Amino acid sequence: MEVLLQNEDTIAAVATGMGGAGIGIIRISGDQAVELGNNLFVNPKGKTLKTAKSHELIYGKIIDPETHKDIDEVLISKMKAPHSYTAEDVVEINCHGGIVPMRKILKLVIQAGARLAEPGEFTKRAFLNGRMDLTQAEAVIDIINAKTEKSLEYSVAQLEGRLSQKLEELDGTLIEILSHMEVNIDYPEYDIEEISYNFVNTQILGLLKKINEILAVAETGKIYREGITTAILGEPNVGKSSLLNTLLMEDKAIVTDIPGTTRDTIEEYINIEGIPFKIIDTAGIRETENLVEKIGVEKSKALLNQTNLVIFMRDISKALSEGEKELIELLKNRRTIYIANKTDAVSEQDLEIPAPWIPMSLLEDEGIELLKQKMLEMVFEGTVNQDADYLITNTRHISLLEVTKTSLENAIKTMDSQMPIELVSIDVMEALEALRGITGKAVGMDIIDQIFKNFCIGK
Ligand SMILES: Nc1nc2c(ncn2[C@@H]2O[C@H](COP(=O)(O)OP(=O)(O)OP(=O)(O)O)[C@@H](O)[C@H]2O)c(=O)[nH]1
Ligand SMILES: [Mg+2]
Repeated sequence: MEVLLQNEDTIAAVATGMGGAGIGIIRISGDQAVELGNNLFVNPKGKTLKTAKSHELIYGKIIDPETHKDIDEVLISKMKAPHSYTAEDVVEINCHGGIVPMRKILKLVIQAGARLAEPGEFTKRAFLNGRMDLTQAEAVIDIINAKTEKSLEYSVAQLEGRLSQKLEELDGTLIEILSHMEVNIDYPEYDIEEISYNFVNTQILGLLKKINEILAVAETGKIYREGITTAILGEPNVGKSSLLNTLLMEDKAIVTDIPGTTRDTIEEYINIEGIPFKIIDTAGIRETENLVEKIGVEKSKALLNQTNLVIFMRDISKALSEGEKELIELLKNRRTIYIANKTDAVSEQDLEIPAPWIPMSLLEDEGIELLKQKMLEMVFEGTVNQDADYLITNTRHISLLEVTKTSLENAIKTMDSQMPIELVSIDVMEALEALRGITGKAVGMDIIDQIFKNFCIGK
């Protein structure tokens, strides 16, 4: 990894949100961090950042070194390498969270010689400096974006290295297999061929079993990370937006008695017992001549291909229309929950709602609990494993682990067809490369750049 350590410049960015909060933090990282911070900081008792202890918070002011004007009252700290987030010297300036003081201080830091950090660059440095592997670095962004507490729990486990540990075990076994095969290739005169074949075979089968176990919880991992995409579909005016609002417990979508109110899709996350659902309210589906509405309807139909779950809603006070019958036919092979809304608008004796329809009255707050239960049931149908202590959640990790698996399966095939052990070792080598792509042990810079570019600035 030594070749990658080329962070000669010092970087800086606002690490907190730019929204005008009580406190804002400007983070500086690199060899020059302490020097830069020191030149901008004055303490009433003459303390300096240079002489301060590592991880100590000191009070003072940031001044403009040219005009000597006070910029802001701050608390400043330095974290000496390697005991910092990036494993480099880090300075953090806690100033007032307004956009003006934060921008002004950042500008002074840049003028003093730092470079504005790219998105994710602090975490990238932590990775390049060996403080964390790629799965841990990626967990940082997942923690920031966590949708429910349970999602957060799994991301924190990943940051702590629980997935890395699992992968490290696999890595170790692969190395063992490879070195075993090396011996065989280097010293073919020893008659260890037979034993080696058995050893390698057993080891690879063992690895495949472990990989399958990890992949078995991949679906669950993706659910916690990305949420279940759930679209509410139905004809205009049946109560779709009302349902979204009820699930969100706020008035997000406009609700009126005019059919065709929702023209564009609205997406919001809700949390049902720790599982994130991305609920999409759609434009009611019907034949229409109105162009804007038509686009909305087309969008609703196209959306079907991107959803994990559909909530189909009808108005029970009206007869099922031809359009609705068509839609129901279209949804036949999808995970669908059927809702018969507006039961309050039908008299008791006319009310006959056969399964699988769930009776609902949003007006009288009925049927919501049953719906939530049904939503969870649909998710848990064999896929979600709530007991796993680590999860593979990231699509990049999953696909690389699948490559690892395929390469190992190829190795078994190569062995079965009595090919020389050199060829088996090529397959195993491929497996190792794919696996290391997950942790970043030996990946190209382009993949690394790809991963960190999705971060926010200041992280
Ligand atoms: N009686 C009764 N009215 C309801 C119920 N749920 C919603 N409504 C009313 O039905 C009308 C339409 O509700 P919306 O939520 O806007 O319906 P929508 O399906 O989003 O409609 P579009 O956006 O036009 O497709 C509003 O006047 C709601 O107040 C219910 O359970 N009972
Ligand atoms: Mg609507």
